[in-house]
Amino acid sequence: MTEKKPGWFSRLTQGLSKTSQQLTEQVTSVFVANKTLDAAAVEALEDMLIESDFGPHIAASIAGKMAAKKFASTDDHAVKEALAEAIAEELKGREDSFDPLSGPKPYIVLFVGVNGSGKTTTLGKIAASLTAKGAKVLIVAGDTFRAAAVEQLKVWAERAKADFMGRKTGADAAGLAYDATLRAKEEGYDVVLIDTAGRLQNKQQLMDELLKIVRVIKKVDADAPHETLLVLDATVGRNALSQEQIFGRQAFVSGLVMTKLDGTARGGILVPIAKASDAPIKLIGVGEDIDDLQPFRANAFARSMVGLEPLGE
Ligand SMILES: Nc1nc2c(ncn2[C@@H]2O[C@H](COP(=O)(O)OP(=O)(O)O)[C@@H](O)[C@H]2O)c(=O)[nH]1
Ligand SMILES: [Mg+2]
Repeated sequence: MTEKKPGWFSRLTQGLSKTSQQLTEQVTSVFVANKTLDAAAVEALEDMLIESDFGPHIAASIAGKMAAKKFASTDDHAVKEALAEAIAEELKGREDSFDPLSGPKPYIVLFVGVNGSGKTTTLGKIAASLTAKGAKVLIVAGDTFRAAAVEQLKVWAERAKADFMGRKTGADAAGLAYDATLRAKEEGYDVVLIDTAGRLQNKQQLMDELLKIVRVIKKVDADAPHETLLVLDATVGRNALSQEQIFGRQAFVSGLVMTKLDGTARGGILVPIAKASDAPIKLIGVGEDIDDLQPFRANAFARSMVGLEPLGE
């Protein structure tokens, strides 16, 4: 028996179900209890947005927009439509696509972020989707501090049928990144995916190392890395916001990936991060499977968050 594979939107909806359940149950109760949006209802709406980690400013902004609207009755659907619209408006201009195959070759992508945020998994998912399109992909184990990290990445490389480059534990990550970039150029790779270490005990040391990796890659190709993706874990809530500030202050982050949106009822955290960051959101992770990494689309995300169907896409 073959199971019908759900489309990307249903995967998104499934991934965001913890957040959307909490959000819509509460929305419904607020609006059923209040025939018109009185001050108490607006306040309740604001509280529930804060509970989903939208943050006080955005919660107030969205609640204010909802308060200005008139709903004919306690029409759930209209309320959800309005809420999705208000959320999407907050995300306007904060989405961008990740498309390494339409860029220069080899297209060098660097993955940064704290340990456990989902860098290696995201890299593996991307590698698999690229090789499935016929691309020649080189995976580079730049997290040289932990043997387990190298092994984990090797497994992903095998799964994705991508080539793998690593060194022994403790080797210089920048040297490896340099050699990998050279090799990719010589051997005609389409894409190079470079994993990095993410321990934050010594913030400065970590940032210095990342900057060194960027510097040596530039010696081979002045335009590289073509993309530096900062990977953030949605389940750590406001901590992800401070991680964005730490990494984002280093000018080289070009895009954000928000992972584990399926693991939290507080997926609203994506919104303040998207607004605070200089870099756009490019990808979201809604599960551990290869297919659970999706391009970030603000409208689909907002609709999915409140449990609505997609608009014709
Ligand atoms: N549920 C879920 N788990 C994820 C997602 N992305 C990564 N993970 C899990 O998070 C854990 C840490 O991921 P890893 O890639 O090793 O993080 P790294 O230390 O940044 O390289 C692993 O168990 C992953 O399977 C996601 O989108 N959803
Ligand atoms: Mg890792």
